[in-house]
This record gives sequence, structure tokens and C-alpha cells, in this order.
Amino acid sequence: MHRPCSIALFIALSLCAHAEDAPTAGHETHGATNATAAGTAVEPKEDMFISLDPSAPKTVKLIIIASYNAMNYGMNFNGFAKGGAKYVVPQGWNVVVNFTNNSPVPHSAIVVERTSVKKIQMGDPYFKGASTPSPLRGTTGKAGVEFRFTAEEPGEYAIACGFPAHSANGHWIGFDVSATQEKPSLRFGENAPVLAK
Ligand SMILES: [Cu+2]
Repeated sequence: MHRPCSIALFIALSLCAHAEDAPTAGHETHGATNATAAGTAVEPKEDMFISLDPSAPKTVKLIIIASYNAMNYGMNFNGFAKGGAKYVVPQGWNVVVNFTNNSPVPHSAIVVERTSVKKIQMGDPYFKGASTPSPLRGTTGKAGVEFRFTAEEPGEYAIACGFPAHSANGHWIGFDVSATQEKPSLRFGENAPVLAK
């Protein structure tokens, strides 16, 4: 209990320290579908975060929102942490990720091997191009950044936060590349996977 608690406390204190840097109220950007500073959020539904690109073959668009709500001290993507959500993408598909961060605390997204989620510091993304810019530093803001990559190799990966120690504290969700599944999907918790449309 002691070690995770002290890490969690540290993160919580960091959040408090950063709160003073938060943008002033009334500056909410358009199109935000979810969280507020208070941490209340629309309950996440799978189809809000995955869709097929109608203009490009074998291309899936993922919406990844860091600090979607207050869960896990804000160290969540789309309201899930510790692998509680999982994307599956067929091998060879193109993946376009739109990343935004609801929190004034920096977060990032980087695709790593599932076995790497406990690392304090992430290295390079597993697939070329598969991270937000400067994942160690992270970004803030709802303006968002986009990155794209090709899911070339089947396996079990994670979309992790590259900000030091965040992933080790649960800021990651699952990302599998499948050699057999024909359509991308997203699963939240114990729900059945939802196919991209
Ligand atoms: Cu993070």
C-alpha cells in the first residue's frame, strides 16, 4: 500500500500545484463533449472514440482524450486507465489519432509494447510516428494534436502516457494489432467490443 499511495499523493499534489496554471473559466473550447474542471463528464461511449475514415481505405480514426474525467487522478484516456479500455486494429491498417488533453497537467500518448507500461520513462514509439510530439514533456490543451501510423505488426501494445511515471501509475489503455480481426474495435470495461463504423 505505501509505495503506490505515496506516488498517488505526489501526483495529487502535482495536480494541485498545477491547478493555479489552469486557464480561466469561460474559456472552454467548442466541440468539447465531456469534462469540466470539476471532473464531471458525459459517460464515455465507445462510438465517440472510434470511427472509420470514409475517405480512405483501411483507415481508422481514434479520439484519445487525456484526463477525460477525474478517474485515476485524471491519469486516464477517455475515462479509462490501467488497460481498462482496449482498441483492436487489424494488421496493416492506418491509424489516425486525435489527441486532446482536458487537464492543465501535461499528458501525452505513445504506442508502446504492453510489457513496457510499468516503465518510468518511455523510449521511442513502437511504430514510426505513433506518438504525440515530445511525449516525455507532454502537451496541454483542448486544441489537440494529430498523429498517424500504420499498424504493421500484430501484437499486444498500449497507448500510454509518456509523461514520466504516469503510465506506471496506470495512465495507459490497451491497443492490440490483430492478424485475424477484420474491423477495428473498441472495448470499454466488461462491455462487448464495439466495431468502428
Ligand atoms: Cu499522463
